[in-house]
Amino acid sequence: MEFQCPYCGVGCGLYIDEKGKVKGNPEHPANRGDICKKPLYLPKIYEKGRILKPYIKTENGLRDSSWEEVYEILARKLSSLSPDEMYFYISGQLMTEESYIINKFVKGFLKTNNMDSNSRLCMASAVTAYKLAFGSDGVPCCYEDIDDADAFIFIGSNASISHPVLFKRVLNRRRKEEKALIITIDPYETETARKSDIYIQIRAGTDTALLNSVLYILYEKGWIDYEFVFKYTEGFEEAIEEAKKFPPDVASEICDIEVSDIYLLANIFRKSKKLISFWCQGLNQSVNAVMKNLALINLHLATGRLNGKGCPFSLTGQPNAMGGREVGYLSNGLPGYRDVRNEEDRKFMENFWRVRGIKEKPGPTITEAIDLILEGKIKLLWVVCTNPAVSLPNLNKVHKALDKVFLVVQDAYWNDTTEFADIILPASTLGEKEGTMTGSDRTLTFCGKFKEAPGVAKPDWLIFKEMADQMGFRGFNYESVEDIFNEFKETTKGRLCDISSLDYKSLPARWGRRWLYEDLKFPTESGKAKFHPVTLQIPKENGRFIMITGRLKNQWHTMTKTGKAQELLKGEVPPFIIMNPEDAKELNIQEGDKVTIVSDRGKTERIVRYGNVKRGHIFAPFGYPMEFGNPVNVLVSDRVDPLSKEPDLKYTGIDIIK
Ligand SMILES: Nc1nc2c(c(=O)[nH]1)N[C@H]1C(S)=C(S)[C@@H](COP(=O)(O)OP(=O)(O)OC[C@H]3O[C@@H](n4cnc5c(=O)[nH]c(N)nc54)[C@H](O)[C@@H]3O)O[C@H]1N2
Ligand SMILES: Nc1nc2c(c(=O)[nH]1)N[C@H]1C(S)=C(S)[C@@H](COP(=O)(O)OP(=O)(O)OC[C@H]3O[C@@H](n4cnc5c(=O)[nH]c(N)nc54)[C@H](O)[C@@H]3O)O[C@H]1N2
Ligand code: SF4
Ligand SMILES: [Mo]
Repeated sequence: MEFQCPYCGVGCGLYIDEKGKVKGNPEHPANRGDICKKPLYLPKIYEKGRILKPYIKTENGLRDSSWEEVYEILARKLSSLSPDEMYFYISGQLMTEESYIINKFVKGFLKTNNMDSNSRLCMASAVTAYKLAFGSDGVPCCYEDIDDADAFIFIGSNASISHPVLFKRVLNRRRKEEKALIITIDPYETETARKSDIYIQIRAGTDTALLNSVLYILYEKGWIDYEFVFKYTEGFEEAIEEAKKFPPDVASEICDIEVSDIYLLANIFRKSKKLISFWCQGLNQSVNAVMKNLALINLHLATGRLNGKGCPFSLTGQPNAMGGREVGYLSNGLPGYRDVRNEEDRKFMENFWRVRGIKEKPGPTITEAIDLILEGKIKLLWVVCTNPAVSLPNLNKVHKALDKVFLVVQDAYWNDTTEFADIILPASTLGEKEGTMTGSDRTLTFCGKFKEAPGVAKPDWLIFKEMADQMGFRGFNYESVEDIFNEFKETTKGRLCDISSLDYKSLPARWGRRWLYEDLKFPTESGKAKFHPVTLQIPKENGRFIMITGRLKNQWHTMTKTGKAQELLKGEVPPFIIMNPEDAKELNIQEGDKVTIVSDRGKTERIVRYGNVKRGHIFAPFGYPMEFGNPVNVLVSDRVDPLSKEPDLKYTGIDIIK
């Protein structure tokens, strides 16, 4: 049976053979048979730690319940609340049909936009920047473009562990083309950096200074592709005005890097035949995130590096964050890349769903919702397929909110969020249900069912279908996932993400052309791509060190799945931080010592490992659940980027106490 890998956004096509072994699907365009380590252990983790039935919290702890009982309680509860008093927090790991049906239930029928997804912590900044620059947030190129490129920038991306199959494809390209260059820009010398030809150790948070400075050089040296700029873009002059504030000597000071490295980057933008710039959370999770994204896109526009000459390529984190965006699962979205703020879009969906009164105002984002819970304004929170008790920032505050609100948790596994739940709903997971997902480069993959779910767990789509029936909502009489797919695909007809001609059973297939903007016409008002003047913002944090948070090689986020395979835990526990040995020496800390790390918001304990992280910074993996002590997110601030509202997860001032 074929399916898409439930881990990263590369979206590898996999299959499970007769002996129950997971393998790469050689026919799938995303991976062509390749696979990394994490999904190999899927069969081992299916039965461990699963939620087998619905539960209800009582004064004496949890008691068993039934689907009938929980549906009835929830229907009553939802009917008794105003649309502003409820909130749904979902996930880029749900299948497209599941996100679609939840979106329909919430925005169409409960008539609230109080809904967000964990993509807010992940892709929101890239989505915002892509839309500002190009008018849509589809990735402009695709994986095939790797195979004839000769320069690859990884900025704020540790793709060697976060997007391994994609990174291998880049390494293969370098093997074939001797002149191909890989450049990594990161404060921590990651596995990706170690495998690169050039590594630039930038100070955290300062990327816009570096990228502006590269633009400055391109301009001063006359290396701009003016034909491209005049024909296909607007806003160039304003962007240059801002870039002029960052001559190389100024930027080198701010970023603590060599002037020659800035020239080197400018030369790569000037000279390479085809340049792909990959980025991920080192640019997205910041108060300066949208600006960082736009600064990189500016460089591609200034040198005409689109289509055959290159691409600014945002790496998607979760397996179906793209599908979620297509169905519009953020608080402002509607299916088919529509927006609640657009009257035509609302009218279309109202007619389509036969409802009235879709709200115009986007709902609060998840971090805003946490505040609204604490203010008593949101009374019910329904969490599907994400583990906010570990993954949201400023956890001491989040935990207070989870305690206070009426919390519904719909998950496949027991996790730290279920600890706070008033009602627990057992979900089946990939392999126990079917549906589709869309990977980073817009390729849809069908995920088949190959085993039964344990206990009375149900697919997420079915839980919401039955909830809708319970509430008497009309328009949820689906008999299969394919019915939902077919309904959703109708909403995409004539839209950029048009999948109306695709057939559920004949996937994988990609939407859009190979190059989304092949004719260099952009879905902006003017039809031109847009430069943006880019500023630098660095938050004020207390403490001797800046803590960067990020990922482990073989673990997936909060470890509910990968944490159940010993083979994947090896070397990744007990929880650690990476320190620069020189910094450690100054504090009289040895490798292996246990230290307390403290910020203005909280503290936790970690074992020290040495590594080449920039002086004055530490790197901390973020996903360890509470059984290992406080997650590092108790230390992290919930301040956000002003445009994308994505939290600043990679810049926390801390002190280290031995
Ligand atoms: N093994 C594994 N793979 C995964 C995941 C997983 O949990 N485990 N999760 C998936 C998901 S959802 C996502 S979003 C992706 C994330 O994939 P990545 O973004 O590649 O992973 P991170 O480790 O969060 O961060 C990447 C790098 O950003 C750097 N960085 C931090 N601050 C800055 C800065 O200011 N500037 C620059 N230039 N760099 C900075 C960090 O040092 C880190 O090396 O991974 C996906 N793949
Ligand atoms: N400090 C810091 N914090 C971060 C980040 C960071 O880099 N630094 N990264 C952020 C990013 S990019 C992301 S994407 C988030 C990820 O954070 P989360 O989304 O909280 O992490 P996961 O562990 O992937 O949680 C997925 C949950 O879904 C459950 N699940 C699995 N399959 C199914 C299913 O089919 N149905 C249902 N209903 N449940 C299922 C799993 O058991 C698990 O509890 O973390 C964010 N938080
Ligand atoms: S690269 Fe990503 S999608 Fe591919 S097998 Fe590994 S985790 Fe899965
Ligand atoms: Mo993510």
